[in-house]
Amino acid sequence: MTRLSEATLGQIAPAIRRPAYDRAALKPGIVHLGLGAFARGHLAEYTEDALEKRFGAWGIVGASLQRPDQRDRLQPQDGLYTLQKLAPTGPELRVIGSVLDVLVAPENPAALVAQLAAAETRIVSLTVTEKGYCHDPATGRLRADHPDILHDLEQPDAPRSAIGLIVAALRARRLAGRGPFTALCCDNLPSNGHVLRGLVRDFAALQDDALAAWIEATGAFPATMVDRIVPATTEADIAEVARLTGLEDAAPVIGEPFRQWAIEDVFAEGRPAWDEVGAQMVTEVAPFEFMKLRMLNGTHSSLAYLGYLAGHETVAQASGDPVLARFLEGLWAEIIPTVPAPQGVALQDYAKALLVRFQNPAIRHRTWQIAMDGSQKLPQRLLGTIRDRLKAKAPIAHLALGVAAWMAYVSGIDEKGAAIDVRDPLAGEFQRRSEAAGRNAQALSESLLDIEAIFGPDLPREERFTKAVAAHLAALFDEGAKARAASLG
Ligand code: CS2
Repeated sequence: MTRLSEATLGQIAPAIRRPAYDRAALKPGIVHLGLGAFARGHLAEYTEDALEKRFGAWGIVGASLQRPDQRDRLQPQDGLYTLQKLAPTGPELRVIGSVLDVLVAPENPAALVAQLAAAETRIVSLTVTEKGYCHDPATGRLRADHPDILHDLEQPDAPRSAIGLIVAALRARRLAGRGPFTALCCDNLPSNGHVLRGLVRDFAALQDDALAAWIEATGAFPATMVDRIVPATTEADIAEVARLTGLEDAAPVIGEPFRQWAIEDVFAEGRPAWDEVGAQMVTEVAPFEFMKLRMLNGTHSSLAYLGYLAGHETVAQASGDPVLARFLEGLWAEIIPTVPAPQGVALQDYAKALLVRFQNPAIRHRTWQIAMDGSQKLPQRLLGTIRDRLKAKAPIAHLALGVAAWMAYVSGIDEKGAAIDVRDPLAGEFQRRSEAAGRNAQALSESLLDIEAIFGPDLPREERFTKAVAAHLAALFDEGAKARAASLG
């Protein structure tokens, strides 16, 4: 079968939408760090729409910070790939042209720093996942003892972390008499712009106070809230896209039709016309971010742990299970009172729409995928909500079950006694603690709650919380996830 590329694009099935601008004239303006499926299904599609609406030098150069796979798949296709949006009623496909090239940081960090420092680069956007920020998830501060940070301090011209790369490029720009680029964090972190600014400044301060001061004075770090459900692409997806388009595409992206992007409109050197294609430019991102992290990601993670334990492979299956759907309703009822509604949004309606999105049968989002990196996700997804509920003396039964399900999951053994492939930067820590505690729920919950990078110094001292978690965990071990969720009524 013919491979998708500039030269073969004309052979694609006629119904497939393709770039409606002069791609040969497209110049880069954005470097995106962490060009995974999410960025190609979100930022790159918004940028595609913006280019169609108002053409400008806003092509994307992607950068992979770890592996070359993405480059190896995209370069033979001249950066082109198919985005397949799956509604329950059927798929909609389009070829995205906004990605021009992909660099692989470990192969040539200096080339990436040079691209970041180039005058044409006006925005550096990031989706490097929570753990890519080398920070302490409980406090949001840089971990100066993180191996990648230590490496980048020793080799500031060959950095491997996102923070190290940004600082190296900002240093080069300052030396060249250029202004900074806008650093646009598109990860699911609370106050993500603010956190990124702090990490970049703190890392710069470890090397050069004047550079840190310059970044503080001139840097632009808009906060954003990003949303679209984009599961990892599978071999079956690749085969289906080829069948529908008539061209082989090694790197299609599969996502839901829904998308949302709230952006604080503070850019150093302009931006694509994202506002004209559906992005919401706002002065305060916090209410959107709170709503999304707590109501979407908080329930997503809880459902992933409980659903996985209950034997569900995907979010659609788990949320389609009446017991777990009822659990979600109860969880939203605990979360909603802690969330200030963004203007014009009714939180009950938002929750209803989320349930429909989770239940979208066309999307195969594995519970295992969402369960990954819980140590980096729990603080902003569940623990802040729990703190607020404790302060308000309000019930936390459902929230605590989410945390207990995470504990049962990271104990590494499922309900049938089989091993769980736990992926987390703290996986080794979890394994040590689980082996020491065995199936003793009290001992295991105490031991895990003691991890300060996740729970802070305060939560292990909140008896109402610790007791609820320990009781849930004991019941998860004895009765299983479904029975425990059902017992909440
Ligand atoms: C998910 C998110 O993998 C996860 O942890 O909760 O990727 C989620 O699908 C997105 O944030 C939706 O916008």
